[in-house]
Amino acid sequence: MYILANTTHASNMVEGVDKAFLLILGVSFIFLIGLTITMLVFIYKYNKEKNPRATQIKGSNTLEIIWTVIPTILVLVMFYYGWAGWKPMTKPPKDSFNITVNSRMWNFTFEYENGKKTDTLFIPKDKAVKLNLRSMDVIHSVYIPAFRVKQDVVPGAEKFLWFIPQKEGIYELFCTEYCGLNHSYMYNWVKVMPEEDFNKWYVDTTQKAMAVVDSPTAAGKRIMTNIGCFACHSIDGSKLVGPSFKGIYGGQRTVKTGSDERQVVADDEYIHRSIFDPNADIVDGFNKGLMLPYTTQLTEDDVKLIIEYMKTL
Ligand code: HEC
Ligand SMILES: [Cu+2]
Repeated sequence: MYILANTTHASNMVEGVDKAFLLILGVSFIFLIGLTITMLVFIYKYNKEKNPRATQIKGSNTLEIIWTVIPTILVLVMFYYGWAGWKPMTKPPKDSFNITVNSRMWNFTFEYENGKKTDTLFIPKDKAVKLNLRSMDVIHSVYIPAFRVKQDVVPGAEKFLWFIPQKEGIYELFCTEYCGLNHSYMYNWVKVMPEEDFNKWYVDTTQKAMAVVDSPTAAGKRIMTNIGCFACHSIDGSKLVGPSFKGIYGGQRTVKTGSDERQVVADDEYIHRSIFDPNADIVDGFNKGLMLPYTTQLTEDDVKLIIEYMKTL
C-alpha cells in the first residue's frame, strides 16, 4: 500500500529533476575517478627514485585552454538541464486543481475550495494540482520528495507548488525548513487516488455527518489533534511550549494582561479568548507571541467542542 521508495514517474517533475541530478552526479563521479587515477599515476611516475630531479615547467597554453573550455562547457550543460527541469515548475496550468496549504508552528492543514479541511493531502491522479502555500508565522518549506517538488512558504508572500501526480499511492510531505522546537511534527501523508475515487471523496459529506455522531468530547479532541494543538500543549501535566491542559477547565491562572498581572478562572470565555486572541492574556511563566490566533482556522462550534473536551481533562 505504501509506495514511498518507488518513486519513478510519481509526478511530471521527476524526469527533469532526475536528469539534472544524474548528470551532475555522473560528472562528479567521472572527475572523482579521473583525479584519483591521475594522482596515483603522478605519485608513481614522479617519485624520488623514478624522477630524482624536479623539472621547472613554464606554463602551457594548450593546457590552459583545455581546462578553461571543458569545465565551461560542463557547467553550461549542467545549467541547461537544471534550467530545463525548473522552468515548467514556474508555470502552473490555468485549470489546475487549487488547494491551500496552511502552515503554522507546527502543522500543515490542507483546505479545499469546497471548504473541506484535511491533514492528509488527497489529490487526483493525472490532474494538475496547485498548492497555494500560506504561512501564519515563520518560514516553513513544503517538500514532497517523491514528486521532486519543494518550495519555501514565506509569511506574507504568495508562493505555490504545482505538479501532476502520475502514480497512485501514499507519499510523504514534510517541512524542510527548520522552524522551531517541534519542526519534525510537520509531517503528513499525500494520497494520490484515481480521479473517480477522488471525486467521490471530494463531494462526500459523511465526514461531517460523522462528526455529528461523535461525542462532543471526542470531536473536540479530534479537532485539536488535526490542527496541531498538542505540538505545544500536553494533557498529562508536563510543560511543553505552552501550559498543559491537565485540569485546565475551572482552574485558577495567573496571567499578564498588558503589564497588569491578574488572577483569572479558566472558564468558557477565558478559553475562547485564549484561542482567538491568545496574546491578550499571557499565562505566567510562558512566552508571548508563540501561539497565534486561530480565527481563520476554527469556528465558534469547533471552540465549543474543544471546551467540552477540556472539561474532561
Ligand atoms: C506554537 C505553540 C502553540 C500551539 C500550536 C497552540 N498553543 Fe495554546 N498556548 C501556547 C503558549 C506559549 C501559551 C501560553 C501563553 C499564552 O497564554 O498565550 C498558550 C496558551 C493557551 C491557553 C491558555 C492556557 C492556560 O493554561 O491558561 C489555551 C486555552 C490554549 N493555549 C489553547 C490552545 C488550543 C485550543 C490550541 C489549538 C487550536 C493551541 N492552544 C495551540 C502555545 C501554543
Ligand atoms: Cu515548519
